[in-house]
Amino acid sequence: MGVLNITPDSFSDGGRFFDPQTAITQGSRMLDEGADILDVGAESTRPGATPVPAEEELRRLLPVLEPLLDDGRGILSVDTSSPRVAEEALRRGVSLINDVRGLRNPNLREVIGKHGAAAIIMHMLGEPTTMQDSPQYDNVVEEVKVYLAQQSKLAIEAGVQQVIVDPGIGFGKTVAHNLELLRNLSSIGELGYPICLGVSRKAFIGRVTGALDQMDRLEGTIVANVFGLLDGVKILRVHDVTAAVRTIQMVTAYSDGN
Ligand code: HH2
Repeated sequence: MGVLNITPDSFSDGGRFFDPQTAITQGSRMLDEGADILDVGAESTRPGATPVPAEEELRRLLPVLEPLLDDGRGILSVDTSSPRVAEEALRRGVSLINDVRGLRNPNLREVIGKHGAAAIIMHMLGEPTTMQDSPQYDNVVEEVKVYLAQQSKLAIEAGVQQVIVDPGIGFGKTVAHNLELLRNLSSIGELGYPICLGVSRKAFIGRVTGALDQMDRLEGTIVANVFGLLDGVKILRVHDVTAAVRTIQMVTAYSDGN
């Protein structure tokens, strides 16, 4: 899954694709590189980010979504927590909604259910504005797992066709919490849903490797993705698609023994 942020302030790619034409070109490049899914987001969820009104999300999204839908390659996913944005996207042919707020909003569950679409349910502690203010858990793996199980059940009751779960690396988690989750992905896999993992260029990699610049976190991203793949992760959410495709090829060859 290639990340396409049409935001002026994303932590990882800092507004590089804010211009619609640049975003469309980047989306099509990621499809050329082998992305099966494009995750298009118009609201930054970096720590401290303020929410964007639905009107503004749609103003950013629609000029990029429409040509990418016409392109016809790959699955288009929209990274949103807004029922209004999801409705407009699903009506136009988007088939997957990625909600970093784990479908807490019943109206969002209802919209996705009504369209018989799929959803990524991600775990986040609190909201982006405050999530990194000393996050605490008694048992991070168990708490994330219970949350994902509850939200998935609610989503299925609302008619969501396919649930994908995501532990939400970096969303209300310390470096130790992120590593603990990475070490226990197979436990989250016991829920029986495919897992999506988003480690690409994240702060914990910078903390471990000393790479302060996000662009210097590729090796750390690849290694974390290998851990995920070995534990059964099905979707890697990444900025560097070619590197992720090659990572998947290597791990698949290693696991299959050919
Ligand atoms: N991470 C980000 C955004 N959306 N969705 C899922 N399912 N999993 C993730 O780990 C995840 C996500 C944050 O990364 P990015 O999109 O690069 O930055 P920003 O939120 O600042 O746009």
